Amino acid sequence: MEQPSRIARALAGVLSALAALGVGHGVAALIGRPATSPLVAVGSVAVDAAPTPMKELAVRTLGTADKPVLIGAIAVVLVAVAAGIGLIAWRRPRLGLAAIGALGLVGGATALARSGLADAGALSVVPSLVAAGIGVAALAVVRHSTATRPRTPTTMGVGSRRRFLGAMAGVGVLAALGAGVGEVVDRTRRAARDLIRLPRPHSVAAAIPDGVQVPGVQPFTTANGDFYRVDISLVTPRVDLADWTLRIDGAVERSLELTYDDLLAMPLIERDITLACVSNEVGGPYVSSARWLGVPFSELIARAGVKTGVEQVFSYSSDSGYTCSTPYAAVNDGRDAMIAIGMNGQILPDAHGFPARMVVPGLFGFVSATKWLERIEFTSYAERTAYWTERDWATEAPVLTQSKIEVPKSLATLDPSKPVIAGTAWAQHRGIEKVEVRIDDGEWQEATLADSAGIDTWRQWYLAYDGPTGRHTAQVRATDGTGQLQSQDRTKVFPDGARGWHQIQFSVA
Ligand SMILES: Nc1nc2c(c(=O)[nH]1)N[C@H]1C(S)=C(S)[C@@H](COP(=O)(O)O)O[C@H]1N2
Ligand SMILES: [Mo]
Repeated sequence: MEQPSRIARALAGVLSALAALGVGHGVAALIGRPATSPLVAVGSVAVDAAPTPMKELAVRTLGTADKPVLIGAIAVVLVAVAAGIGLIAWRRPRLGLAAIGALGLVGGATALARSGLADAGALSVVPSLVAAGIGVAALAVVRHSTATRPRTPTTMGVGSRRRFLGAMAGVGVLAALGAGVGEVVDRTRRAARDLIRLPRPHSVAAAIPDGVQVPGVQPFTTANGDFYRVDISLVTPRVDLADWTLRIDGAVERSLELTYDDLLAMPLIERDITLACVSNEVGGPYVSSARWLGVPFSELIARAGVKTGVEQVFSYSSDSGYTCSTPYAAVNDGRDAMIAIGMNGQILPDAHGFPARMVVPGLFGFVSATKWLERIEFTSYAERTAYWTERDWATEAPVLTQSKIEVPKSLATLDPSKPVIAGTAWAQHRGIEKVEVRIDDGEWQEATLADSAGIDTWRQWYLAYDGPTGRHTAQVRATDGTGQLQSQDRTKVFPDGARGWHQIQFSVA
């Protein structure tokens, strides 16, 4: 058999792998389980296996780009392996084909392991198995296209080369087709969703006073597209409503299984609530505020008949085996804890947990805000341990009182036409009572607080400043509604949030 050049062989291996991944991706979309796409399945295992400090670093330094970076890294490794398989495929065909098949099996096994006890567990291996089959077939076809008697030991004949190129092109088209089908199916699904009409709330949110907004500070209500995003999933889960339900069980009189329509039909509340991430550094961006629409926990608690002795609400997500532990008291003490289905007047976006997520005022997101919610179990701490608890983060994590300076930006020059220091402060469910600013080594001065929209949202503030020309520092600290001053001693974000006062440098021209 003629052997194409090294580059051609490597390319044949890579194209075969792309065809496998592309078709696997398409099949995953077609069966409504994008997360079982082979590339994603393998990537998810890599994320799970990565040590916590590394993951923390990825979240902190790469923000929401951590996933594309990880997927890219996995893709690079796969391309290298596939090229290697292509190189050996002509001389050691069985080994080459077995290797591609084995890759598919690894994908299938990881997808199965991840979907675990889910009803459709068996279905999750299908994309990887199909991918393995496609990969083996593609490589075999390309290899076979060169299967003629050699003219010379080193070069390929024209006819043979043509057949080889034809086979390669065919495999390439297959890769594009598979990925393309996946994309189209995905878009159709999303388009169908945008037709869903949100019901009117049973209890509307209080009007937000005009005076909540300080000019130059970020919008009081964060637009959905600007809302910070933190989660462990490699690709945004896209939940198919057709096979989605929310299970409520554990220590209850009646287990419930609610469809999306069931949720829409329940009495909904609408509230403005600020959400914050425990991984937010002092002065960091992982805090945003939205108007949420959802089913109050009190309604679920009443319908299910939660028994006495329950300690925690243990929530499960369809994404990556994520679980979350919320103190039962926090959803049963009268605050506006809810299962949200709407965000700022829109259906919950995929990135923020479609079709349903939890929102509990006053707790960090990792102990309260489960996205892509599938199941809520009322239970004890002895019975269940959540994802981040297993990784040594705090079990109970109320938000800390925090504040940051947004105007002027760090290292910027104060705008001479608007000489103010301004920013935000938050201590959800306790409220903000006072904000103080200190310039250089001066006295702490009380900032003017913007209007309040309630204790569950952040609050903006400003302080006029027309100091002397030159460089200055500004520092901020808040006092919450219980009279507690924001702590000065710096701590890391692990295990229960960053403490310390935000400080910036700026100049006056
Ligand atoms: N399923 C799932 N839900 C999740 C997470 C996650 O990784 N997976 N991360 C939590 C964390 S740490 C935070 S801070 C909030 C962030 O919600 P957002 O991305 O809508 O801002 O979601 C929470 N809910
Ligand atoms: Mo978080």
